Amino acid sequence: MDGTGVKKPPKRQEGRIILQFDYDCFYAQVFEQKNPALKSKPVGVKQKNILATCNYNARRHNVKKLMLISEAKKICPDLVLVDGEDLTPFRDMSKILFNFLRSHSWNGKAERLGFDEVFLDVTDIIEYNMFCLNRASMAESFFYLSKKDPELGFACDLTSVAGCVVGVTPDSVDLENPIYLRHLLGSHLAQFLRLKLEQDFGYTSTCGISTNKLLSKLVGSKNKPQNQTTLLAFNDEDIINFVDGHKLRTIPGMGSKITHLLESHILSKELDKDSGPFDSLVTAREARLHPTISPSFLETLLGGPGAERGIGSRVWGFLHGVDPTEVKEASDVPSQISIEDTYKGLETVPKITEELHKLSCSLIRRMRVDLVILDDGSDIPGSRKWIARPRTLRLSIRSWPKADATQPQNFGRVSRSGPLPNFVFDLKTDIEEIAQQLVAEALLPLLRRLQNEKGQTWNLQLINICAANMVTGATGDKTGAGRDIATMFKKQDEVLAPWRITSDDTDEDEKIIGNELENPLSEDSDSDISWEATDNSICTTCGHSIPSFALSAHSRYHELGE
Ligand code: DGT
Ligand code: MG
Repeated sequence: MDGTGVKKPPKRQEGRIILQFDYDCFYAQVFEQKNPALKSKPVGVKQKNILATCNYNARRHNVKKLMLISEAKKICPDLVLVDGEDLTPFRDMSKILFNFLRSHSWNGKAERLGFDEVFLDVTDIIEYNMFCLNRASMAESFFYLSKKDPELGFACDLTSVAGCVVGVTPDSVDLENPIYLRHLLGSHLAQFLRLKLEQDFGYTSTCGISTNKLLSKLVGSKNKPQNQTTLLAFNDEDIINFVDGHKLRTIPGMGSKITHLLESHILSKELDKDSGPFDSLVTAREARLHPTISPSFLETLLGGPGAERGIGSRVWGFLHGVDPTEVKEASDVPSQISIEDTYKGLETVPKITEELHKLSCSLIRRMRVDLVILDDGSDIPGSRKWIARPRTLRLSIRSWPKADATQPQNFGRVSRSGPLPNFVFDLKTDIEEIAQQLVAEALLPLLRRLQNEKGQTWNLQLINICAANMVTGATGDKTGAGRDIATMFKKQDEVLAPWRITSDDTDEDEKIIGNELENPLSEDSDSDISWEATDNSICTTCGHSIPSFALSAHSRYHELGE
């Protein structure tokens, strides 16, 4: 509150344009791509006894995300259930789609949230296109996707906003109003990218277009699936009018804890903590106008141990649709790559060696996918290089003692590390061969160091091998590597355009053996989540660089006599 007792609305930045993409029923679409026959059926993706998600055919039968399988089967007996326990295909597809979207960013501000949401800050692209705009022929406009190459872009009709619009409907289109133009251009860029996701990769998505992350996510959810929504708002009042009607819990950034505290205060009673995650009783308007609510009061109410500093003014901002959070720049390399599997008890060294070999093959394969790119600077066509090299190899195990064990008992994970040998980075040698050497020369010695006493019998429940301590290399610095990746995906995008990806094209070799994290959402904190890259292969017929997942489609293209 200021000296006059008037609560000031927070300051709003309005110069940005942020796109928020959310793939429709993502896990279900991954299965539909693998088996297109599923597209016409109601499909549910099963994880334990719930549906992680279901496709829109199933949703038409009132099946809902996170429903119990038993309940879903009751209301839709024809529901086709697919097993979604292994997250590898979702993670891999998520990376591919993210890389595609990221390749269109100029400022590198591309952020992945979980597996199926991507924020892109496209402010700079929009500014450039505003500068190039020919207001005399809006119907025959050209949207520039590159400053350097004037042919890279797409034709579009800018006489209206693409897709759905919420907020204000201007009486007449004011081509001198930069706010209108920014949103107009943002909507056409979003439409173009969504179409490309669909045509080139087979994935439909939903997109929100606005000036910050909160608003673009909130408005993006207005028209689902396969649609997009632009929040047209010219001033603070327009934004507040949009946010006001929303229940607190539906506002991005307002977690269940914040909502609970705020609602309990406003309703002056302790609410049931067990109410569902989206049960919410109070609207943003009610909270915003409540006499006691102010930034400093919110700081007291929501602050305390564990809470972030400035939470009060942040939430005060949320209630007004204000969110200064930047879209994060994607990191170029993961901090580590690890592969693990669980077992019902591995006892003998030959059996352990066999499993270590399988895990090593997967680790090297994943390292080659995530850390190797085409070397454009090389004179040898198709040569590839490492953009980062992990320096450390870590072996972790969980070994349960036998019932009759006399040895010291340790139920937790234990690990030993050593240097990752250089031969692992040899791209000319076969993966199997490298894996064999890695097991013999590095992993078995680490395993021996985990042995409490000579002759100890194992009862391994888990083995994890991890390549850590990543050192960005090859191009000298992180930025260099980032540029390489961006170039690679731009090229890939051009090459890929004529092919639509089906399941057959996914690189089967990419599967990680074994278990994944139980909660996919915790993947957000996985260092590997914002990592991007894929491996390319050179087509032996035409010499084009083709991502592995598209290689078989590409070969079919040649077989058809093209
Ligand atoms: P949508 O966006 O409404 O068309 O549907 P989805 O399926 O894309 O749902 P979304 O965007 O909320 O989440 C993306 C994927 O993440 C979804 O396909 C399954 C997974 N997922 C999301 N929330 C949960 C959850 O609470 N538990 C589990 N097990 N998986 C989840
Ligand atoms: Mg989604």
